[in-house]
Amino acid sequence: MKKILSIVIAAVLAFTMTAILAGAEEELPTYVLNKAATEAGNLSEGFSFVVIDKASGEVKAMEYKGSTEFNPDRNVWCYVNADGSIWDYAYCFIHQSQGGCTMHPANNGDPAVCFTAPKSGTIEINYVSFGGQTTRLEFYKNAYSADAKFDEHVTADPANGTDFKATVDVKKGDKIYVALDCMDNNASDETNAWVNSVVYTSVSPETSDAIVSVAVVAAAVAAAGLAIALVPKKEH
Ligand SMILES: [Ca+2]
Repeated sequence: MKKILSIVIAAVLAFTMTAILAGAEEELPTYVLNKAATEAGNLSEGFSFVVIDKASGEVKAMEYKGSTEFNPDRNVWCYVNADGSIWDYAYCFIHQSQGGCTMHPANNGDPAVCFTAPKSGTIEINYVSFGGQTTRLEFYKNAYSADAKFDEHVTADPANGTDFKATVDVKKGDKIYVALDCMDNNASDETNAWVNSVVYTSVSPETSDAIVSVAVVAAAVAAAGLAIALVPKKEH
């Protein structure tokens, strides 16, 4: 009887540990910003395009506009008013195509690629930036403020190459903005700059999952203790 109980207890503990370890080895997700899809007016999972009002910090969604008088025969995203008019943020757009990816800032607004974190953990933002333009890529978490800026990149040194990474810890639901600032003004500021992908280098267990795991272990330990207490002791 005691031997059977020991086997049952060992099996319960083994099952519990296996379940916990399986949760810890969750696959690290990757989110790719697809050029062809974006050029056709569609956004890839996790990404959106926005303009950040530099005076107020307000974040406004961009829409797919396609060709404009400023961008003939191109497929651009920009801020669009309800009446269809554009350029409240003059010449602020994002253009991604198989032939070349660019961003153009306004004097009063920054175009930004926004990534909304679906999980907590650490992410690596893989981006391209080159050109010798008078612009600066700025990386923000959740807000357009000096405190929220965690990285920046001045795109005036093509000799430094074109592929870069920025790393930041995120909580589920955090919004990361990769924004292009015009610096002094936005004259001739169309800049070759793009986010290729966001890759998780680690994923944190969800708080609720962690609590469940602890509860399962506690229950298993309690059951084991109860089972041992119930085993009749032999008289000597
Ligand atoms: Ca400039």
